[in-house]
Amino acid sequence: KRTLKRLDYKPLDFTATQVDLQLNLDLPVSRVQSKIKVKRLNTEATSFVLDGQKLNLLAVKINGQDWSAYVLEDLEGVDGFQNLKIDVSSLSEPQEFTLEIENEFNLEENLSMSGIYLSDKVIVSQCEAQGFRRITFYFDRPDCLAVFTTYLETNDSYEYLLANGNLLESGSLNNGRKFAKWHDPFPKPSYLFACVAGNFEVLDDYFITKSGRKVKLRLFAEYGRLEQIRFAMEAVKRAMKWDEDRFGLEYDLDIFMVVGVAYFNAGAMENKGLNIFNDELLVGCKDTVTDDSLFSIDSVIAHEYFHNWTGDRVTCRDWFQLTLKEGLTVFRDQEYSSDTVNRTMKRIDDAEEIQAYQFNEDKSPLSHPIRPDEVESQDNFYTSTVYEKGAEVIRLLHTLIGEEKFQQGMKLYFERHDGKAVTCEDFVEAMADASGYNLDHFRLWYSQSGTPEVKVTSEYDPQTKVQKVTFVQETAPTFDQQEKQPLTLALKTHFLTPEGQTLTNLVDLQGKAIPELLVFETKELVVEIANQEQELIVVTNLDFSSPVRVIQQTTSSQLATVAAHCQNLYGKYFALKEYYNSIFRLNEENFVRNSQAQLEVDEHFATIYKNLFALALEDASFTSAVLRFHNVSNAITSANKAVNPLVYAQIDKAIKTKLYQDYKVQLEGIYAQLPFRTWEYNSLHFGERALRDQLLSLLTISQENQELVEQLYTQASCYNDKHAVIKAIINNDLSALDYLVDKFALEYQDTASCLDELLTLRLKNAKSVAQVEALLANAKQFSITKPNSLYTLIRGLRLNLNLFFTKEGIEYIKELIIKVDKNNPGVSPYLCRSFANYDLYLDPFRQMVIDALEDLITNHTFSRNATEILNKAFE
Ligand code: DPP
Ligand code: ZN
Repeated sequence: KRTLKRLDYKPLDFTATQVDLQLNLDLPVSRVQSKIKVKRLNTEATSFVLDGQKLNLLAVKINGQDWSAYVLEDLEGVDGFQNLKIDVSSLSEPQEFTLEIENEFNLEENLSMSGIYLSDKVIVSQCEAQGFRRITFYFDRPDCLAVFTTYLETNDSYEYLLANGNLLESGSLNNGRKFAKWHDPFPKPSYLFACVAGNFEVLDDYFITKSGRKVKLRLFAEYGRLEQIRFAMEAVKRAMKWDEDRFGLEYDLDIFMVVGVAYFNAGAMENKGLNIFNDELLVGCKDTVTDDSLFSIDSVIAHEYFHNWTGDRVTCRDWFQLTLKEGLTVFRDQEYSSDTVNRTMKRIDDAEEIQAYQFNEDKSPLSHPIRPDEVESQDNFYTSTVYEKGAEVIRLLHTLIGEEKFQQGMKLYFERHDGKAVTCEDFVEAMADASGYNLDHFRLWYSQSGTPEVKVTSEYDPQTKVQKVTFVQETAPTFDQQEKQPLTLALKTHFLTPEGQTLTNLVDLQGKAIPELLVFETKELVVEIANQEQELIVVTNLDFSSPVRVIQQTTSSQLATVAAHCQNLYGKYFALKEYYNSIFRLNEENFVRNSQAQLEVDEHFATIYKNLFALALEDASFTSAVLRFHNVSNAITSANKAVNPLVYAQIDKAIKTKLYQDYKVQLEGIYAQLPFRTWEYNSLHFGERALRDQLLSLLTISQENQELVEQLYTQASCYNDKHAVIKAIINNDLSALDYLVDKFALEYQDTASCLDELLTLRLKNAKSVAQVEALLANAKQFSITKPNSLYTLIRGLRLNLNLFFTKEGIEYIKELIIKVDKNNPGVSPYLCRSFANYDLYLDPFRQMVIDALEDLITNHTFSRNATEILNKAFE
């Protein structure tokens, strides 16, 4: 075990200020010459260590002279980490000197998608968090900021040679080779270094910044995809404009480039001036991807672009501070999407996401604060807690101090820290200083893990006409941390009469107005509402104003009232969801005894769904989102207790079948009225298409209405509708319509993301491992070394509860982890994580997962990344 601790941070003794990198990118082996201006920061120090990984060192020079006072140490383990310790005690002027390193690395054998590697025929880099050490020996940590000049040389089969910054020169050499030289004037850490050599389809455009500078924009994608990167280009321009308008932040180089590649572990990477994307998040238009994917393309383009300031100009001092850039940048991309598409629906989606993933991470052995204290491998910091909960903490801060003060805080943050590598503490301090708000207690959000539970209770006294509402917060001990304290909370709260009227102007016993936003940092908050003729319904944490779980005894009748009348859509949505979850609790026992049991519902079922469908055409986005949470994974993750996943799947199916049977005519009516509009990227159109998709699945659940499916394939004006067709066919087993699935496969045979979506659906419904293997063998886009293929596979298997929880299913996933980890420890932890949530399940399901973990740990060796996840999960 090699535990890294946040508090062990030590500043560098020596740092790099300037790097001249010469990369001869050749296959199988590439050669690197790196000339580093080194500066001594600690006058006592006489040596320093550079990081490497799987490198072949050829020469070390200092101030132009061969240097032999070094030790190259191969650290043990499958990962191939190396330390190069250089002794400069004999140097007469050690305060500043030039260090030259020459080394090679095997480009062709690098299947890790980290460092410089091959994506099909494209040579591409990925350095966050620690990929640069796979290129050359360096101070591979984010607090070493240097100005990079990058010279790339390749054979002349590569049309484009790209790196960070502005292009200085490029051309052909006389020996069938070519070169390009790039210079990035902004000091940056090595994780933001990037280079690309390849042949692409290119889309050019420009953007005029608010100060009038013309910035060249260039998008690069696979040949034949020109039409499919126009959407992303619009997103780039929208994001640039938005960041100027809302945050006053302007782009700073002459050119901004985005490159999409097929083999990429993560979604995308914010390298200075040269963002590199998993092409699934760059390439797509209405004819090739779903609306959801377009929405993701838009927000990820924005996210990476926004990093230019929150990440690149001001970066992290060490990786424990990752949320400094990620939490903040996710918050910024959420705001961008909210401002440009639909604020309420975005809030609902984000709240759903955090409740489904992050809350479970908090409950699992992988729990950690948004700013973790310990880690074995820095690659494992890229979690829902650091990103999504981190963004919620920033949002809470924003809610507390307001937009104006928040923007003043951002300004001060940049004034103080531009060009530096800083900590979360520095950020909060800038916010506190600029706003004048005391954030001392707020800071606990950075160090405390776990999801606070807020219990809401209410007592009404008809004599005094006073309603006493008590909010008690408590965070249960987590795997990583026993002691918990109350946190700063802001709960947006509405009070509704039993008839559903939202009351404003409520006062307490002193006659003081009760604010909509209840802010407290104590364990308990008591609100006493005076002068009430009847007891009010409390609806709290509206808009997910704090990342907490609300525990409240709400009756079905109250949920029905909120669902029908709450003026806040978020409140409505979660009342409906709570009601849906309550149906599972009501039916669990019956279905355990008899999987064909008759579904029981209470008397509010009819009203709730009748009202919902009555408004369907008025707010299609909302209705489709409500129908979307009707799925078993959602029911399992929001049950807040261990469940039998297979029983849950049966109940989910029974609920949908009942909805269909009871509301058949109404649903068919809505479906028929949904218009086919000329495609546009806006919330109204999204909502209508999403509703059509949801309804089609519901209308065909009992094998009826198959003609609607055929009709839709013919009428479809975009991919979203076609995807709805294959989804209904495969999920509802409409085998008479299989010919449409074949048609789809043929139509999209050249688009891997479409074939992957088809594969996911098929995997989700596969009956055996043999069938899974046959599906993979026939999927021509599938490759075991391609991250997107692996994500598709694991997504499909995770959704396939009936197969996942069989002996052969679990065995199959185990084998997969072992195989994948050997090549690509960037992807294997993701597979391992599906084993960490066993507490969601009752035995024997829980035990099956634990046994699998035990076998993996005891009988196999893994990369640092995977080992950490598996060990923690098993602890
Ligand atoms: N830094 C990337 C992002 O989240 C992840 N590799 O944007
Ligand atoms: Zn990011």
